[in-house]
Amino acid sequence: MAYEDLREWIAALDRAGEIKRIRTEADPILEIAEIADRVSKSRYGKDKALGGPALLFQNVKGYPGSQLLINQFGSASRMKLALGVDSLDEIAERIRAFMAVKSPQGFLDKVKMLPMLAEMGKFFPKNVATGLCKEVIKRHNFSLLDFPVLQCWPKDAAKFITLPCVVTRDPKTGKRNVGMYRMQVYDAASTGMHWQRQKVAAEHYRQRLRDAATRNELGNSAAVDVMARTSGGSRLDGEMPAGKMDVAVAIGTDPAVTFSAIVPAPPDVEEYLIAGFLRQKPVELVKCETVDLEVPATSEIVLEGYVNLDELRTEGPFGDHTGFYSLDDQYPVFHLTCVTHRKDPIYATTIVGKPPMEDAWMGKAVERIFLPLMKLTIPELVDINLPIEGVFHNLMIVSIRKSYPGQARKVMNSIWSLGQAMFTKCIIVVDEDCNVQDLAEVTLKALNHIDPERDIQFTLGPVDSLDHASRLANYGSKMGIDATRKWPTEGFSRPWPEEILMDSKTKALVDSKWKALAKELGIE
Ligand SMILES: Cc1cc2nc3c(=O)[nH]c(=O)nc-3n(C[C@H](O)[C@H](O)[C@H](O)COP(=O)(O)O)c2cc1C
Ligand SMILES: [Mn+2]
Repeated sequence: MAYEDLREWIAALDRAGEIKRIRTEADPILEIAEIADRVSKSRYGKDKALGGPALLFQNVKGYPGSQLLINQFGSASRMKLALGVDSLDEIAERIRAFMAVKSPQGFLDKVKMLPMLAEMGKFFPKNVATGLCKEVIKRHNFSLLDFPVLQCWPKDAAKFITLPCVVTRDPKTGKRNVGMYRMQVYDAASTGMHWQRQKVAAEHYRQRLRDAATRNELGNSAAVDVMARTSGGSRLDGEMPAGKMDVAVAIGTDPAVTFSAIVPAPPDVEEYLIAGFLRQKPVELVKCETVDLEVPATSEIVLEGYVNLDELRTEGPFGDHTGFYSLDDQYPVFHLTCVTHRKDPIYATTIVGKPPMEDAWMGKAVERIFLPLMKLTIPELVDINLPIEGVFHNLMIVSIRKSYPGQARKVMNSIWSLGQAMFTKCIIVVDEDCNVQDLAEVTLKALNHIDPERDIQFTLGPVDSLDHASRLANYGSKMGIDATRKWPTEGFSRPWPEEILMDSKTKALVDSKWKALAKELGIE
């Protein structure tokens, strides 16, 4: 079940009773954020689930006639609806099925594979001549200030575009990347471009810098130098090669595309393909007017432009999903060359702040969908939990089937070398008989099972740009806790006690009497 665009998605939210329209006037400066914050932390619907409804603001102060969508992914059930499944495990299962393909043994096996190959054909994006995002094309006299962009928190540096799908092209492979990187509005035609240095678009940018440095014969040292200088914690105080890089930004896409922009996919996998896999229908793309990039044809708003290779500007502070402001830093500047949009475009946005908020449910979906992929490199992995309050990079709890000494530490190192999981500040590894989704059980077992000095593993390396406690921006220490049972072969010579569990005969006996007894005692 694929949604063609944001409007079909809103219609589906309507049918499910998952969206509310707000017709009283609300201010895009702080007020909408405060409303969205309270709604994300409220319970809603017949099952009183956390997250509130999605909100469509139809009377945004200062923007008559405009509409603003927020909290579209903001609950477990909406996240599933966005991806068209009853359970996120369905997606994990589809990934597993693709990975389980064996080499065909004979003709019959090959025939059996045909439906799967046909299904795969559906995932690839399709170029179309034109689309709804071209209903209005403004090559001149466009202004970002026409859209109801939010200021989310009192100490934010400015208004920020918070749910943009930022498209760039890998100069080497020609492949496109779509990443969600917030954009601070500087003026009508320029914004910050907050791709953190370890993200894919930042690497595209560095590749352009290397190419330009070589072309301009600035020599090797200049080429190497730019690596250290770009995006994050650095100033432009040396010779920087001139040049620019095309960027396009789609706002208000169908939910599979929006979600694909936050997925920590391997750099060479195009998010347009991931979105096609998720929605089981190709994403239709149109060419941009002024840059060499493609965007989803039905996007509500498209911003086209470029970043200069020799320009960085202060970005931030910004109230972030850690619950604290991320500090200001140097990032590239996005200059607009053209704006296209649908008639009466719906501006899609989100706010981040103290969890739980909308991004918590997006993160949880990533956790479920990536488990089978993590198991490819970490086959002993049983389950993982990234508790929402751990803001995804601070805490990962994993259970493993332990088969050899030191395996918990091997698993930590695997996680720290796995894409964006490298940022994980604390990893807790437990045995498979501990349910990582049950934080009470994890607390009980993990803390019982450790001798802290012996069982904590420290390492140094890249940390999330949002980490405000690390010794340096983007660089610091991480910790793993081996909370598995310790084995004699790991040097543990004392006996390990058994977990207390009642025998089944006694349990059955009390089960048979329990209903009456509970009633008598007045307990549930
Ligand atoms: C609401 C939201 C805002 C985000 N903002 C940023 C951001 O400003 N900068 C950034 O580097 N990552 C941000 N992220 C995380 C990236 O989208 C995520 O790491 C993604 O995998 C990046 O794509 P890439 O792997 O193609 O670079 C944000 C995620 C969400 C859900
Ligand atoms: Mn990517």
